[in-house]
Amino acid sequence: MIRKILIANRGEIALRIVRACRELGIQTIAVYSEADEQSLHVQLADEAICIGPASGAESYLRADRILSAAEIGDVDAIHPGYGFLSENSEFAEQCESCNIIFIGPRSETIMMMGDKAKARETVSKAGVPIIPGSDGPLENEHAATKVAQKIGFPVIIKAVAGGGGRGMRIAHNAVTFAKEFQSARLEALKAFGNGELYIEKYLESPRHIEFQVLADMHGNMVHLGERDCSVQRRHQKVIEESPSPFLDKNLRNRMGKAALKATQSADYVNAGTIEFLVDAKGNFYFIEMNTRIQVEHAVTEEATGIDLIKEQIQIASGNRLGFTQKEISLTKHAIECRICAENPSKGFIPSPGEIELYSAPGGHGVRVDSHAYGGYTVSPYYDSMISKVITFGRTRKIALDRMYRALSEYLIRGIDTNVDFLKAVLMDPAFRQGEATTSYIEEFLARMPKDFLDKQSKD
Ligand code: MV4
Repeated sequence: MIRKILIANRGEIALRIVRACRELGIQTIAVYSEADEQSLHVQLADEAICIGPASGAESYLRADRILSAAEIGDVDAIHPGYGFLSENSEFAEQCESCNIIFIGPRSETIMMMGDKAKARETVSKAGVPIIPGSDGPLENEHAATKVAQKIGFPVIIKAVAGGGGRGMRIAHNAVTFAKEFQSARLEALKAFGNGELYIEKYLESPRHIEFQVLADMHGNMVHLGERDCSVQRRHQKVIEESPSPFLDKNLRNRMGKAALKATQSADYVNAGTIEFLVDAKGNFYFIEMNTRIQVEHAVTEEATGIDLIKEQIQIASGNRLGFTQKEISLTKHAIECRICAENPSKGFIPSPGEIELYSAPGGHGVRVDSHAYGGYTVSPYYDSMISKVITFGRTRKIALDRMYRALSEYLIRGIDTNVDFLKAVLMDPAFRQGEATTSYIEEFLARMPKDFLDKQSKD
């Protein structure tokens, strides 16, 4: 039985977890940094404990301080949210050894899926398609060049400890490959303390489509359909939607089955996401599994009607899934836009500071998950996302028109935001026709007039 949960996170996801706990009758403890004293998650949780100065490294990333707060608060479980300690297998293990339930998969699963080469090997053995590439990490650039020549250029060089796009290099021929390989190794060593690399054939402009899965401790598992996350800029997702405008029923079924095979191959428990790249012909390939709840989980919640945070808590409590695959469908179309404190006309640089006025959209078919309010100060220490708006309806057109309407209702003064940029994307025929691939934003910016972004930042 879980009576009390410590939320090891901040911002909108901490608030989201407080809300789920309230509805389940579970007590909450927030932890916060000195910069977050005035945050909504601190004000709305039952209790709150300060765990250090503003910098993440001295607060939300300090497993020791969070575990001390958990001891003091006498909690049964810790929900890590996303980012910070959510995919840290050592932290999950420490929770387990303190007899505190880590709301997520087992620490061994986090470790296995965190090794992106091992994850590839594991799901591939279970019959899930992967992109042609190296079997495991590559010793040196000589061995790597041989593999690259065998699979054929272009190839993409990825860090075994990476994921999410960090430190990736594309090589178009054997000459540039050796150089790229060496610099990727140094970068991976610096960023992750692990210089191991693997390579894959590089797919040009794929779609990025991920499947949400849930698995309980009793061997039951379901997928909750896909999210199309192709609209991204520098590995940051900007717009996500479900269902994907690219998938038909048949492809959804086949990818859903593959997602469940991948889940099964890891003996997975709790919520997870299987990421696929999909080419123009509809060939799909596993790239990695995320072992956490994700920012864009709300899209799946509104498309299916299932509360994923509650499900995570039920699973961690040892309960069985309350539904079977047959009972799940994408009955609505849902879209999410991430509102960020940033300036599109200055290369999307962060725009922290005090929000002087904040009024968020509402009305039929609109959900806003946000920790922002008028008078709240956006800290430069954390990521710049201040609000997520999710619109949903019976059809994609309804959800898109509703999103444009919702974006138009935001009143935010005191900081710069990407709201007008998002509105321009929502009006773009290519996006509206469901043609966006992972190259979309770059192509969109390239074909807009030079002064387009300057106009965007004017009120
Ligand atoms: C790829 C790829 C093309 N081919 N892998 C980026 C996020 C991470 N989860 C996987 N990513 C990619 N992996 C193969 N074999 C394209 C991406 C990718 C990307 C790569 C470089 C620059 C921008 C990108 C944007 C989206 C996806």
